[in-house]
Amino acid sequence: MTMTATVPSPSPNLRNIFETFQVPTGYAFKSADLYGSGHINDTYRVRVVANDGDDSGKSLLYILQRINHEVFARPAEVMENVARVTRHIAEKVRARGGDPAREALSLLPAQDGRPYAVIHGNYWRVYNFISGATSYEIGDDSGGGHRNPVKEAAAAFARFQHDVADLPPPRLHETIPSFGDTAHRFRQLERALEADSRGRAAGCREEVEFCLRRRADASTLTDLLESGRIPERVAHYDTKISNVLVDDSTGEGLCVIDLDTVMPGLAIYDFGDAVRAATATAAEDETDLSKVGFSMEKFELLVDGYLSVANEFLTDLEIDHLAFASRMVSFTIGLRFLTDYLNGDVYFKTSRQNHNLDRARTQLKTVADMEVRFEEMKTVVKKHA
Ligand code: ADP
Ligand code: GN1
Ligand code: MG
Repeated sequence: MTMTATVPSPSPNLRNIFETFQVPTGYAFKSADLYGSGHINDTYRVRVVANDGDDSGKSLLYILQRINHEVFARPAEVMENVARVTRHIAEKVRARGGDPAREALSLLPAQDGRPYAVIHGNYWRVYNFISGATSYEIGDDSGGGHRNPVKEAAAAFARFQHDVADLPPPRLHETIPSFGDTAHRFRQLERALEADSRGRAAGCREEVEFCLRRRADASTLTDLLESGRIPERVAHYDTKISNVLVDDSTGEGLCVIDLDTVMPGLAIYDFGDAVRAATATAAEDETDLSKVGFSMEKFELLVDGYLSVANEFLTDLEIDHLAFASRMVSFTIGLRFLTDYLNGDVYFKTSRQNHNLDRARTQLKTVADMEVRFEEMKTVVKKHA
């Protein structure tokens, strides 16, 4: 399979694309700019303005996204999941007296009524733009006023899990099969090593060896799920801190976004991914490894925020594995970055040479840090459970 990790070329006609959606009456397309820092989809912020002729400047914002169909082989199934989940969450927000326009994503229907449009083989969708909120980057969570964004983001992810727990059947689609399965990610690394299609293996022996030494742990989490000892739940599977919007005025975790990987699986994977991203002391692609590591202080904030909501629904065995899941998710994402580096950067968007190798190194350094502090991590979890 060939994959592209870049914006489609030639650049798409964003006005035409946007106008295949049900733009509110009285408004017209004004502009679209590339937006955000996601590694997968192409995201644009679209502005529409009132065409009432009085130049009042009334405008509305939207998020227009091209779904990466190399990553998501069945985009229609992704959209079926997203439509169900967003509707369900909006109902929950309404029921607790919240504001669904800011606390939930909603899809603007296409002219034909579907929640997405297919244009020249690309799948596009439009969301409400959530203003007055910040998507914090990994390693840069300064801000958030009087509240701590790490704690608030963790609570928002737990609330998300709680909100989708009673999603009516049928079971959601697995939008990327075996997505969070570390053993599967291990096999992908081994295939990439064997093929060594770009001749890069010799340049990352140390990283590869680091991974291979940890093979024994790879199936622990999926074994717990498959044997039924840990229940299958609806999980988000991409709970990095930039995937929650934090309210600029209240500092509260407002809305969980990036729902493409919401699927049945392990709740504790989400906790682990949140830890990976929110306890980092530097950016995900930091090249100075002396800056990279795991902050126990942020870990405690995250545990506190997450368990303040999730204590209510997690089983004892899930809680017992929270610290382990944190290590394993960082490891799994490290494996994925390293594999993509070996394959020639075909999955994650990159903007410089060795970008995926740099990312792999930060993850593996984090894993090493977490291993050293593992017992302390377990003690912190126990304290808040
Ligand atoms: P990707 O899968 O590529 O990460 P995301 O859905 O996470 O795509 O979107 C990329 C970025 O766009 C987010 O990190 C966030 O900054 C911004 N974003 C996405 N959806 C919204 C929204 N509805 N309102 C405001 N900002 C958004
Ligand atoms: C991707 O889409 P984005 O940038 O939020 C990836 C996640 C990784 C993450 C690493 C569908 O997330 O799995 O954990 O990068 N998303 C997909 O930053 O593969
Ligand atoms: Mg994202």
